[in-house]
Order: sequence, then structure tokens, then C-alpha cells
Amino acid sequence: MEDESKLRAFEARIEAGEKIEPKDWMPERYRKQLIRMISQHAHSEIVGMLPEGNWITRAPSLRRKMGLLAKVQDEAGHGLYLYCSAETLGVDRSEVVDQLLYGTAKYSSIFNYPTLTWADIGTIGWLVDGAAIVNQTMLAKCSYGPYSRANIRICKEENFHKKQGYEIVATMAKGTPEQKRMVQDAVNRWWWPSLTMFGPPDKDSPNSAELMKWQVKLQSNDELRQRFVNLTVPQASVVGVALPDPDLKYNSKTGNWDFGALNWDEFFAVIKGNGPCNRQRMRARRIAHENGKWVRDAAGAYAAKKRAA
Ligand code: BYC
Repeated sequence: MEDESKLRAFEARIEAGEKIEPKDWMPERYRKQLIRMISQHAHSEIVGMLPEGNWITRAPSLRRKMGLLAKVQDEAGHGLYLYCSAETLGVDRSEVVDQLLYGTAKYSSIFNYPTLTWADIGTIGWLVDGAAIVNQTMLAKCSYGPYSRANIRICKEENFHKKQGYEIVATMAKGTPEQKRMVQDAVNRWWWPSLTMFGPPDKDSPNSAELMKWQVKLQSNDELRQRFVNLTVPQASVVGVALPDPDLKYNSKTGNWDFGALNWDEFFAVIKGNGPCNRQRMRARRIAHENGKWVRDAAGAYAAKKRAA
């Protein structure tokens, strides 16, 4: 009975647009859903460093190398804000990191695709960061205070990432025939995975109803996907690259760009661990985690010494 009245008060606060803060009462499902989502978001930022980090040593100029280094470093920072945000819900960071390393937690499907050429770096910044901004601008308004605030800062930085990517794409698209071919090839490969990044269609999204009721999500997977397509089609035409979808067509009745069917079999295979780079990504993360043990030990010892002093 007590929980019933607490639940009503909690939902009334959300309805009134108030933020829920770590020490406030919250239903156990809300806490669990947020831990799942925030920790998976953190893992995505950390794993997301791998496909791009692959190109730091091969960036075509010092300016490009500095831009990419800064971007990859920002992703590490995003991972840290998000792990801190998950910890406000009473979970230990090592617990959620173990869930990633031992395969029980997901991370974004998009990072299981390979970065084959320098044009992939531009295309990731433009499309993948562009998709992330659409999703995270919504999450910046979510009902949980620490996650909402983490996303405000993340979105500011992602905007730079998107601009550096779009600039690379624009430069290559007016470059030599080989550069044009490379950038078109990269867009052809990243377009469809960027669309499935928003998650399964609403009808197959088991978490959406609960998350939308509690205003963790304010828009559905399909709504955000459509928003991303609508924003991106004009950007592609400005730089003169083609989006690889023969069914892409403006619908004057809805004001949306209609698009072709997405490959959900491929998406589900990727999130079950069977994408082109899943094993490689997890192997790299496990090795990095092992190599970083001495740093965690040293930081832990320093903190213990300070507490004792
Ligand atoms: N990849 O019921 P649904 C970035 C899972 S990183 C993998 O719709 P929900 C960036 C989903 O977890 C971008 N798994 O779920 C970094 C669920 O499985 P579980 C990452 C996916 O939570 C570096 C199942 O499918 N952003 O920005 O309502 C460089 C059913 O789905 C995916 C975030 O993580 C996917 N794409 O909605 C550049 C944002 N989609 O967990 C950029 C926070 C779905 O029940 N997360 N699944 O086993 C979200 O906004 C939501 O969790 C999602 C999914 C939209 C991803």
C-alpha cells in the first residue's frame, strides 16, 4: 500500500516535468531499466573508441590526427560521465564493466562494423555521431537528473564530432575521383547500420512502453529513426553523396522521407554477438582491461591512503 502511494507520487512528479534525483524514491523497475540503459550507453562509448582509434596513426594530416585524437578522448570521457551516472543508482562500476567483458551486457550494434578506409572516419562522425545526437538530445530531457545532465554535456561534444566528420566527408566528396569513390563506399556501408542503431521497430521493442511511461525515452525508436533520416537526406545532397536506398522518397502527405526496409535479421545477429567485429572488439576490451589493472590498483591504493590520512 505504501509503495502504491509512493508510486503515484513518483509518477505525478514525472508528469509535472520534475527530475528524479539519486536519493529520491523510485520503483525498482525504473532503477533497473536505467542501470541497463546507462551502463550499455557507457559501454558503447568505450567500445566506440576502437573502430576510430584504429585510424589515429594513419590520419592523413596532423590537423586530422589532432581532431580524431580529441574525438576518441571525448568518447572515453563520455563513458566516464555515464559510468558515474549509473553509479548514482547504487551499482558498482566494476560490476557493470564485468557484464560487458563477460558478454551479458550489450553495447551499440554500430561498433561491430569495421573501419576500412579514412573515409569511414568522416562517415562515422557524420552519420553515427549524427544518429547519436538525435537519440541523446531526447535523453538530455529524460526524467532521471544525472542521466539527463550527462547527455547535455555529451551532446555538446558530439556536435563537434559530427562537424569534424561532415567536414571530412565534404572535403573528400569534392576531391579526386578516388576520394569520391572512397567516401561513397563508406556511406554505402554505414548508412543502414546507422538506421538500425535506433533499436528495433516499435512493435518489436519490449522496453519502450515502460521507458516512455516514465519519460526515460520521450520518443520511440521509429520516431527518432525517421527524424534522423529527415535531417540527413538534405545534408547528403549538399555534399553530393548518394544515400544507398532506391526507396528513399519524400512523402508530401507526411512531410517525411520514406525509406526502404531495414535488415533486422542482420541487426539481431549483431546484437547477439555475431556481427563482423564483435569478437575482435571484445578481445581488445578484455586485453585493455587487463593491461589497465595496475592503474586501477594504484588509484585504489591512493584513495585508501587519503581516506586513512
Ligand atoms: N545496439 O526494447 P528496445 C554513441 C537492444 S554510442 C545494441 O528497443 P531500449 C557514440 C536493447 O538494449 C550510442 N543493442 O531497447 C559513441 C534491448 O536489449 P536488452 C549508444 C540494442 O532500451 C562513440 C533489445 O535490443 N547510445 O553515441 O528501449 C562514437 C530490445 O530493444 C540496440 C545509447 O546507448 C543497438 N543499436 O532502446 C560515436 C543511448 N538497440 O538491453 C557515437 C541509450 C536496441 O533488453 N540507449 N538494442 O537486453 C537507448 O537510447 C536505448 O537503450 C536504445 C534501445 C534506443 C539503444
